[in-house]
Amino acid sequence: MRVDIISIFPEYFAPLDVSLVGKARERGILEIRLHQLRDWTRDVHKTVDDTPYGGGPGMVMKPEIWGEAIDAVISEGRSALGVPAGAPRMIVPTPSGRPFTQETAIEYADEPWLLFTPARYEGIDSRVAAEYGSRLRVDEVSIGDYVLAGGEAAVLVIVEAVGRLLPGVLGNARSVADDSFAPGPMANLLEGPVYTKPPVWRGHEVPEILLSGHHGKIARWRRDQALRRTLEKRPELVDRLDPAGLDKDDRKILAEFGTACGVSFRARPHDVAN
Ligand code: JB8
Repeated sequence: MRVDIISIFPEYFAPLDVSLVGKARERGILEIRLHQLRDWTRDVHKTVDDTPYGGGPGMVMKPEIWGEAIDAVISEGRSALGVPAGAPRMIVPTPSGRPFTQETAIEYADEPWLLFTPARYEGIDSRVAAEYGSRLRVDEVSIGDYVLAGGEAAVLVIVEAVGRLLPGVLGNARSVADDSFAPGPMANLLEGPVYTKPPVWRGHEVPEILLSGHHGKIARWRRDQALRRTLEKRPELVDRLDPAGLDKDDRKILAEFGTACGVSFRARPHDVAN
């Protein structure tokens, strides 16, 4: 996979040399190219921003600079990849984008070429997404309901989530299959607790079942733990479970918590107040 990142802070991406993503790059599974947006400015001050039309606080990133940068990076990439008409999937982090989820990560892991355009200030002039939206697939994505000072940290998050899904990146392919949010029998459940040696640490014991060697019972226990943890921490995920994927033991746990077959009977603040 090729990844291009255009930013006014290319130094921000130093972590991409490290650990799992760094190894994927060394092994040639992932090629990441960083570009300084200011290289496409023409004025002495290397200006990338201007005041917003209509007034209001902050500054907006100028469309011409982004246009020049994106055109150049796409041309360069086409030559390097030997795809004269190829086009990257363009990903623009913004708090007003569609949620980036594990499903999105899986989708991106199938793409040969991604282009990230993280902004600073109040974001990029909206005509840039409009312009490239008619030429490439442009996704405006949000990594969560909080506001960062710029899109760079979001790009780090997305590249790591996608990078670990690339074939040959994770040593143990099973760890992807067992992920929280991974498709399969545990789909939409959080992962339960994990333990390693020693069997007792500062008086805390590893649950006996895990030492028993009963693989069937261990799988059942893990599913119970996953369900309980999900009910506790992310009850809204339980509402999205496929009732057809629930067995008798699952339904017993759900009933204990006041839910049945993915249909919630929990009181909401509105119900309590009225
Ligand atoms: C300026 O919170 B975020 C995010 C915040 C931003 C920009 C991009 C993304 C650009 N602030 O995902």
